[in-house]
Amino acid sequence: MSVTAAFELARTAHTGQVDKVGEPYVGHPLRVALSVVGDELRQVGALHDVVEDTTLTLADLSARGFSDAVVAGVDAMTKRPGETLRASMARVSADPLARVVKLADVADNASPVRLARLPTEEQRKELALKYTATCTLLGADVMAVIGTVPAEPAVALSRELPERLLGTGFRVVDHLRGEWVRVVGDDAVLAVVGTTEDARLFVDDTPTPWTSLAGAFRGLWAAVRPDEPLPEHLRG
Ligand SMILES: [Mn+2]
Repeated sequence: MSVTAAFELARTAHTGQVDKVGEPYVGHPLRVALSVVGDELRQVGALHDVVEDTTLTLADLSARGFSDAVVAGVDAMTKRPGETLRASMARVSADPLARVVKLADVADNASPVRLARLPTEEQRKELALKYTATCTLLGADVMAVIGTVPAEPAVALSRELPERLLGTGFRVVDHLRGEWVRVVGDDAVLAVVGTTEDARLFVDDTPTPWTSLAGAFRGLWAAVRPDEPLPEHLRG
């Protein structure tokens, strides 16, 4: 089956759907497809959202002649109802086509141009957190994936974090525009916190709203050291 056939099927399947900024949805899978190289990768790229977001099924793709590898790639990219981001990315990681397409998917969704067009800062922040978590779970560097995010000075939070994390087993891996900080612990629990005014903790993809940075640290500690009291330097 050809790349053109995948493009045509994606066009038909996504007809009438619009993306978060109101443009025809199909632009997204086609951009993703064009950003990867190789026939099977391009087919998975074009079709990566059809099973999740349209009435097409994996059986339909097989019946139309797409290869087992392409159908498996689309299957891996298809989120199951109620599934955590961690579980979904474990499946994506295990499929060679899906992992490459997923990173291209994140790069397209998280491009600064697209994020800037979202209506609210809250939406931008939630999505940036999600994409950062996705990259971490895929073992990829979000900064390298997004690529075009300009380096800006870290805000107070990311300067103060490394010191506050001493002794917790967590370390700051990087930050995105100084607003979202990626923190990774030895036991692979993932945490991301926001600004000092609006700190959030993500363990896997479960967001936990906190009213303060101190609250986020309490939550972080409780998640990974449930039996130990909160150290002095994480209080207040
Ligand atoms: Mn997508």
